Amino acid sequence: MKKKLNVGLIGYGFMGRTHSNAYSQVNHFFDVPYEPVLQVVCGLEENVAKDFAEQWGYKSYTTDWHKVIEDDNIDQVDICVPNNMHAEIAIAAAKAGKNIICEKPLALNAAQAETMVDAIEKAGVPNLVSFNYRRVPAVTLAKMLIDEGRLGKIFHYRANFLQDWTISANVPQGGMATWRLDVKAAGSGVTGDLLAHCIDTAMWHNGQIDSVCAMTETFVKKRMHVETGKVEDVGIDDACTFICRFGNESLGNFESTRYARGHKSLYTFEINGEKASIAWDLHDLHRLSYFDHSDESIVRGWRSVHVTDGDMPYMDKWWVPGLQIGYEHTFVHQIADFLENLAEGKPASPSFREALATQYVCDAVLASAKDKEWKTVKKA
Ligand code: SOE
Repeated sequence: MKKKLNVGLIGYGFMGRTHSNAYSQVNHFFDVPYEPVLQVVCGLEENVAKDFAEQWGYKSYTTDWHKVIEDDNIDQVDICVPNNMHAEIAIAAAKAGKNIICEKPLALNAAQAETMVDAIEKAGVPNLVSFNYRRVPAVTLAKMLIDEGRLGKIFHYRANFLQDWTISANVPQGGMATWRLDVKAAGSGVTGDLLAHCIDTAMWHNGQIDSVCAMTETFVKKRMHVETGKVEDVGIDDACTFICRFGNESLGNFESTRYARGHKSLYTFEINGEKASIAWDLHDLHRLSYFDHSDESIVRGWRSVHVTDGDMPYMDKWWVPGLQIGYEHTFVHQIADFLENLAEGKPASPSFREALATQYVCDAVLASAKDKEWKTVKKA
């Protein structure tokens, strides 16, 4: 008999849907000891919250997030609202003793993230930040291969996250659909939104980033603000490139932009070690490219590993070998791992503290671009 876990979701946008889908799917595929019960969804507009509740099977809806926190019946608060609301909600949820899952990036900046980590650790509540790409089976497989020592000493870590949806100057800033362009709501542009994913995965694979040197650009400097109706300065970074040094002496090279015409959401990484290299591409997410220098030279070359066999991460839970899964499954894996850890009393990863480490890198990147100098990254 599974234990019921009552979930309150705050935020009914794109991320609210990915998390709701994960709660709905997890018990069908993973034998976890909890059964998430979709109790309440909260969002600003009552009719949207009502429709969302009906569509996803939430028992009730509200427009006031305080009600979710104050409800003794709720075990777990899931935060899927814009970044500027994460801190207040997470801190209140921690004080109320709830489990917390929070969308990335953790906060607007590291100072704010520190207050969240303080509150969460003081309350001792289970917590997780939703850096979902770690849980693409091929990305998890990369971590396994690195940890097994198959790459040997790592020399290079390269990652890109390329999009093209803000090239038009007519795209507004602020509001429900375009809050990611409003610095007050998002904290930063591609650095917090996209590079944070690359940084989280990179530090998971390759350890701490010690120092960074960055440049950023805002190509469209003024945009109409949906809330004020006025044309206002744009405060976010549209593009960001940085180089860095990892604690293990390897060199990092990262780029993200929303101005790479033709690329909708192309996250790629390549890792070069002494013995082998690995490459991965979100548009072909079920494959891992692998080059092993110990192969006999006459057949040596890049292999494209189709990550679908049952002995590959997570894949024994899905279909049969050869049949692949996709983006939404990363959120199912995230919830499954969270519930498994919860049952065993183990911390989930990435925790708020690990997300603070990512936030320190993001802050150092933005400061480096502003001051045009190398910055040392604070340790979480
Ligand atoms: C932005 O367009 C975005 O939706 C990010 O916010 C997500 O984190 C990323 O996974 C896809 O792109």
